[in-house]
Amino acid sequence: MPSLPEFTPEARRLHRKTSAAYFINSALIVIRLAMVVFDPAFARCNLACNGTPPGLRMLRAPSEKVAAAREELERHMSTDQRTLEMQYAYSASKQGLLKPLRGSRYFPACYSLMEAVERAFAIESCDRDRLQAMVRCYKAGQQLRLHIDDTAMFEGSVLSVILRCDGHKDGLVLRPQGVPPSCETCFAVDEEPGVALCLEGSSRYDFGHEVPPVTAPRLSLTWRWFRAAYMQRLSPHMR
Ligand SMILES: O=C(O)CCC(=O)C(=O)O
Repeated sequence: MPSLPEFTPEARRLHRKTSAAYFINSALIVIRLAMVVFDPAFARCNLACNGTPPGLRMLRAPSEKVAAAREELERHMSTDQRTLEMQYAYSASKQGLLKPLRGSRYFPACYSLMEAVERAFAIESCDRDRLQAMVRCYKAGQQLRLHIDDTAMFEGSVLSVILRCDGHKDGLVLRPQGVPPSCETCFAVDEEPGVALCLEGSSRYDFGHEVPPVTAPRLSLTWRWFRAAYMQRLSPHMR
């Protein structure tokens, strides 16, 4: 086997230089990563660290109505069920179909809570026939990705009530879409059961909202209204 060529002093110097550069670069990458992970500004984004996004209103819903709605949903939902929709199916309408679902007769407590919240926020156009409600049940580790509720499909306000939020600092985060999360742009809702939200204006149309992976069970009820013209274009869903 031919012997390996001896390193010349020049080659040894070059080798030492490139090894040092490699080491420094690796150290810099580790330091940068640590800065991102441990940066207090980044960590604070999990808290309500800045002002409320324009157009977002919050209030506390009556606790007895919240408890009744939660109890009603827990009775209707199976252990592994992640979503429950009321009135119309969202996914069917995405496919151009109007699929009616169970509504106020089956979920009187939820509807009573929704009406109370609509009154409290003084929502004017809340046509019951165009309402689409979505219940989301989260277990530890589950999340909802950043999105803006479809503006071609829904008009006006988007309302929601937190029915259960067991994890400390878990909950809804609002931030502008397409911008990396930062303390200046993130708003995390300080959640408790009964916190009701109304998204309008910029908070509805410019900010996305998401639920980062939760640490404990969480239950939310969100509702909004189809645009009349959008609904008219949907074909009846045939079973
Ligand atoms: O769980 C939540 O609070 C958010 C629900 C939501 O954004 C949606 O259903 O579109």
